[in-house]
Amino acid sequence: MFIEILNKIKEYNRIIIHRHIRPDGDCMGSQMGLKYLLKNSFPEKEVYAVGDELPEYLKELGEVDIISDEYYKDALVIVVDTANESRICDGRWQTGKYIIKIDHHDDSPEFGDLWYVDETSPACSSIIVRMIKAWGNEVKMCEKAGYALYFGIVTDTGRFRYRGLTSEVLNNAGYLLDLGVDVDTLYNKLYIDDVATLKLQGYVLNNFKTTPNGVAYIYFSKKIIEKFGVTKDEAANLVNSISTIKGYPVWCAFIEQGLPKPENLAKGELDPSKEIRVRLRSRGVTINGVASRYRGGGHLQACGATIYSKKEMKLLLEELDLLVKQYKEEHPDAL
Ligand SMILES: [Mn+2]
Repeated sequence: MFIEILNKIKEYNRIIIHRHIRPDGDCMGSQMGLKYLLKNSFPEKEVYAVGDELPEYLKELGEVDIISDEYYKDALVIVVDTANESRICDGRWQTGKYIIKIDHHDDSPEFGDLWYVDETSPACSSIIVRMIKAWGNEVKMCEKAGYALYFGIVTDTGRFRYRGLTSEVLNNAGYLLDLGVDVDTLYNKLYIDDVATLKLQGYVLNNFKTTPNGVAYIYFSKKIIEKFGVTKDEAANLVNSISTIKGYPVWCAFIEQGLPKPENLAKGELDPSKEIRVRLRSRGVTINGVASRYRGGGHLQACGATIYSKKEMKLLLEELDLLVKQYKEEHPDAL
């Protein structure tokens, strides 16, 4: 399979790499890692990484390329770290001449002309490294690509902590280290907090709520987000502030999006001004089924959803609470 992918890369002069919307470290690491690798290996080829605006912490990995629609006509498109077509950033991917998908999500449907999905890999960036190793001397790896891929592995495995970590992932990280990746710089940049976020973390620790059987959650109203002067993403990222509470194996954050109310809303259409994003996390409990019932999905124990009322929030929490109850009955030793 990897050789087939390489042959396609060799065949095309223009390669456009896509990632998912609302970018994270792993999709950016995969995208930029692949871009730098291909640029370094095939200097005569045009390689672009497209997508929308990046959050501050991802900007050091590279810039988003602005390209015209024309470019797609004879291009190879590679989509990384994205399960569903609807989550691919920039809809022009479909207009590429040949489309390859590389992903690690559960229930990742087939799309494009060629796909490689390994849902057991905890990071797409680690799959990219697996592929680079398989390509051997056919490509020329560089430190810049290594940095991006290491960034992806570190963020999607929670610094090598989450389930799904294997010796292969650690070996892949080791391979990147040998390229001279400066881990000190990477960790310093990645895990530095600003005052506003830390103050909001204090708010989370003082104000999270719980359900009877073991779901901890925090609600970020638009007002609170504004009061603390953080972005919605920064607030959402604080979900893991409540990840280590004994007896609460499921935790989540609700983030009011504060979007403007549209002028004409068709009957039965969802009102974006009511939108509340949900980040769900767990230890052991499979929760992505619940997420998919509320317009979302993702990994078994890390996923997202979107709801439109406090009533939906109540229902979602009840479903999660029931899952925890069942989980604790089956796992009396659960923490
Ligand atoms: Mn990922």
